[in-house]
Amino acid sequence: MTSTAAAASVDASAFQAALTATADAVNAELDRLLAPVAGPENRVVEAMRYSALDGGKRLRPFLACASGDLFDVPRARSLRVAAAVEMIHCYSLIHDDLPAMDNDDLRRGRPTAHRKFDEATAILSGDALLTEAFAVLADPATHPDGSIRALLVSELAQAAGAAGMVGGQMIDLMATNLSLDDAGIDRLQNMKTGCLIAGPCRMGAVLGGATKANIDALGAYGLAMGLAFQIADDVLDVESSAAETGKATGKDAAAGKATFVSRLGLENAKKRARALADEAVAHLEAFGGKAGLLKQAAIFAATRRK
Ligand code: GRG
Repeated sequence: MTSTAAAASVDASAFQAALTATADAVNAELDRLLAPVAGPENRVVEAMRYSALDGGKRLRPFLACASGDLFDVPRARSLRVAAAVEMIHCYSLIHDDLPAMDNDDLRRGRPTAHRKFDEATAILSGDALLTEAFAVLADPATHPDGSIRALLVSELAQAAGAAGMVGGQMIDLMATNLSLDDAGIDRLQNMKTGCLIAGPCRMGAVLGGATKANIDALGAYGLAMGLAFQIADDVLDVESSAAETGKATGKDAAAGKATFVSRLGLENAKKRARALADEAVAHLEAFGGKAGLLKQAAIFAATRRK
C-alpha cells in the first residue's frame, strides 16, 4: 500500500469535518480579534473584517491547530496562531488582487476588497492585517513564555517576508522575463505559497515546545504539501470555473505564465501533486496514528477541486 492509500484508510471524511470545525472556530476568533472600533478609522476595520471573516478554506488555520494537537497544545492558543496566519494570508490576497498586481474583481465569490471599498482602503486594510498578526502573536494570551512568542514572531516573519511569500510574489511578478527552469519554478512556488503553508505547521509545533527535529519534520511536510497545493491551483486554473472556485480562472494561460501545467502537462502535473502528497505524508512518520488528519490534509491539498 502506498503512503497515500494508507492515509486514505485513516478516515477521509474526518478531515472535512475537522476543516469545517476549525473554520468555524477561527471565524469566531477573528471576529473577536478584529472587533469594530468607534471613530472614522473603523472604515479600515470594516475592510479588514470584510476580507478576513467568513470565507476561504481555512487550510492554514487548520494546519496550525492540527500541528499543535500533536503536542497537546490548548486550542485557545493554537487558534490565536491560526488567526494570525490567516490574517497574513488575507492581507496577501487583498494586495495580490490590487490593480498593481493581478487586478482581480472576484475573491471568495465576492467583489475583491478594492472593488468593495476603494484602492487606498484595500491597501490599508492589508497593511493593518499584516501588522495585527504580529500583535496577536506577541500577546501573552498566545503563550505565557515570551521566548516561545518570540519564536512564533520569527517563524511568521520568515514565512511571510522577502525570504518567503513576499519574495516569491516578487519573483512571480518578474517570471515572464526570467525564463525559469523547473528548479526555479519550484523555488518560486515554495516561497510564494509553500512558506505560508509550512509556517503554521511549524508554529503549531513551536507552541507545543516541540524539538527542532519535530518542528523541521512538520516544516518539510508543509513545504511538500504547499507545492502540491500550488499544482492543484494551476490545475484548477485550467479545469475549473470562477463559479466553482470563487475567483477568476484561466488567467495563467492568458498571461503566458509558466506554470506546473504548462511545463508538465495536465496529467503529469496531477501525478506530481500526488507524489508530493506522498512525500509530505512520509515526513509525518514519527507521529504515527496521531497525524491521521494531517495526512488527509496533504491528500486534500493535492486533489482539491476548490
Ligand atoms: C501580495 C504579498 C503578496 C503576496 C501574494 C498568496 C499570494 C502571494 C497570492 C495569492 C494568489 C494565488 C492564486 C496564489 C497561489 C495559491 C494560493 C495561495 C491560493 C489562495 O489560497 P487558498 O486557496 O485561498 O487557500 P482561500 O480563499 O481558500 O483562503
